[in-house]
Amino acid sequence: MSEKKGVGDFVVAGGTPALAEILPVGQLYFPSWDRYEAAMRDIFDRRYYTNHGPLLERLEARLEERFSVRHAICVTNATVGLIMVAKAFFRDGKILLPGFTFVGTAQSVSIAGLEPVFCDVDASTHHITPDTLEAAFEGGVRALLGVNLWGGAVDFGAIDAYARSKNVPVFYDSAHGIGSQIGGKSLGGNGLAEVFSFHATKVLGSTEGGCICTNDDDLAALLRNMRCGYGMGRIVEVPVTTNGRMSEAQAAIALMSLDDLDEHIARNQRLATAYEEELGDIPGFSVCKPTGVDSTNRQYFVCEIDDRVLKLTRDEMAKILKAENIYARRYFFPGVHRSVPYRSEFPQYLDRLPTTDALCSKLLQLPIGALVTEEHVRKIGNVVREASRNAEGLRKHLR
Ligand code: T4K
Repeated sequence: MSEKKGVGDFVVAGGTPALAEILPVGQLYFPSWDRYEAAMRDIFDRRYYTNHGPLLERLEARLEERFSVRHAICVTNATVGLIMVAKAFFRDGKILLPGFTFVGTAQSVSIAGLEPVFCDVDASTHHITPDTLEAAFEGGVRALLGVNLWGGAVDFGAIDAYARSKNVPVFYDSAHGIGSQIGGKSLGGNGLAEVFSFHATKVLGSTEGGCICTNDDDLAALLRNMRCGYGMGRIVEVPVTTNGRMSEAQAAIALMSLDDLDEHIARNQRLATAYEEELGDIPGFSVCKPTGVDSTNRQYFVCEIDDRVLKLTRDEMAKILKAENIYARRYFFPGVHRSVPYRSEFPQYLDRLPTTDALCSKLLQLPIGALVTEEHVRKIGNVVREASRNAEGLRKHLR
């Protein structure tokens, strides 16, 4: 494994990789094999795989307590959770959401039979603001769908006030937000509902999984009845049912992950500090810290590249890193408004979201989480620093 000192040390120019093995983006916290085995034995002994089992019940109770919400409704993934919330409330109409998000946010709106209306985001926080919402608000908008990114959050007070001024409700895609706090209070109780992801790449993981948090008893009853074909809890009339169940195996892994959540967050924060020290002074390469929260789960490490200063584009830097076995990702690329089917169904947004387009071409996520060590961070820092010093020489090898 090579320390980079000049162009010839880089893999793209014939050198050896900085890392011997691929290092992916994603939290990927796995419980120890012993704990996993004990949890699976427990499920086998009980002979109960899924459908509101005892582990799911325990998980929901613990999430409610930990995040101080009346209801935590676990689902098979966050996308299904978002579809359920949208479908629970709205039969038709439009939902206003940012174009700068994971494609699943918009797909959930479409699958629920609603029309997405895309707005831009703020360039420094990457979140919606009353101004970006107002620029896109149009007749037929029935609700706002805010997205809390990178372990940060929107300005909830400002978004609530804007929603009230338009007389529409707001709900949140908080897929990245579990464990982040504002004023000592965890995310989970904002708007009509907040939907979290427990995908393996998240700081609280259950392989696939997610959770809808709400303080609204009626919405919770609806969602519990919509989650599978024959409902659960207080029986209420529902618009539709689905299969959004979380299995006992998923719940078992989520429970272990919840036990370890503080430790995982602390590790992410240590790694982020180490990255900041390594990368803090590279012209054209800046670190985007999560905004809008006092305490962040730090589950993404996001950097912004100014190619006029760095003399390498974001994509060129990603290519250099990948050759070194550092699998940085371009979340989100392309912007949702430029992805299938929206770019052809709603071409009006192609020139309306300049900040989203700029972020989609500048942001890069570096690996952070269980598989990353401080030694990795030092090596990644070396690659980025030396790539920036040798930008011109390296570009010749990228063509
Ligand atoms: N809203 C927002 C704002 C979101 O970001 C997301 C999802 C959602 C809603 C929807 O949540 P879910 O329905 O997924 O619960 C990932 C995740 O699949 C997705 O959860 C996440 N956001 C999105 C931003 O990224 P990919 O396709 O980039 O991840 P994937 O599976 O390729 O994994 C990343 C890297 O980790 C790869 O190099 C492979 C590696 N990996 C992954 C897994 C799962 C492993 O080495 N081992 C593993 O077990 O989408």
